[in-house]
Amino acid sequence: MSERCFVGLGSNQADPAAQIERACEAISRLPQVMLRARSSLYSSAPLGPQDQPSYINAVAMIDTRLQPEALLDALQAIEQQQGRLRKAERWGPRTLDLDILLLGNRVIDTPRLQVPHYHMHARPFVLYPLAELNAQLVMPDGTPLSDLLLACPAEGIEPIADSAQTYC
Ligand code: A4P
Ligand code: MG
Repeated sequence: MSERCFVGLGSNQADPAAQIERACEAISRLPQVMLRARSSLYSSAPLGPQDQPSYINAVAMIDTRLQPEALLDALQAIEQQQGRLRKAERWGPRTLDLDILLLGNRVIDTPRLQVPHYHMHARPFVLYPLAELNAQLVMPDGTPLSDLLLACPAEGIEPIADSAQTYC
């Protein structure tokens, strides 16, 4: 059975907006994954080390039959294809970061994977694009997305001139 999943996309290197577009195309080509929609793109100052460029973020809505770790493998392969280098510095610059934000109503806590994605509830560059895709979302613990938005003002994020896209 397929599950609804939301994937956070982030980039701050090598033409970030183009990186997000390429990643959406790659996600749409994954087996057992249907890309349904992509939010608008948002620009924001980096969270973490400040000596790096601003980020472009978006959220993609997919339906997938992949098991969680297989989905993570597939997303990490796309990060690698787009030149992602993992360095020791936490929250350093990256060509592409793909995070599984929500996967159905699952709560996952393994060494490799935590879902919902940790800290998503406090990040405007995640919550506002997510709300574009489904403002009625409810977290697995029963918290409505609308409550998270009330506690997380849209400060510091700037929608850029690119509208959301719906796929088949
Ligand atoms: N992992 C665990 N749970 C997940 C999940 N739900 N989705 C593990 C994806 N991966 C998950 O991730 C490290 C490990 O997390 C993976 O190997 C996987 O097994 P990573 O992508 O290698 O490293 P990371 O992204 O640097 O680490 P982290 O802690 O996930 O960082 P975040 O939370 O992704 O934050 N500022 C702005 N404005 N916009 C941003 O997008 N992003 C970050 C990175 C920092 N500052 C930012 C932004
Ligand atoms: Mg990450």
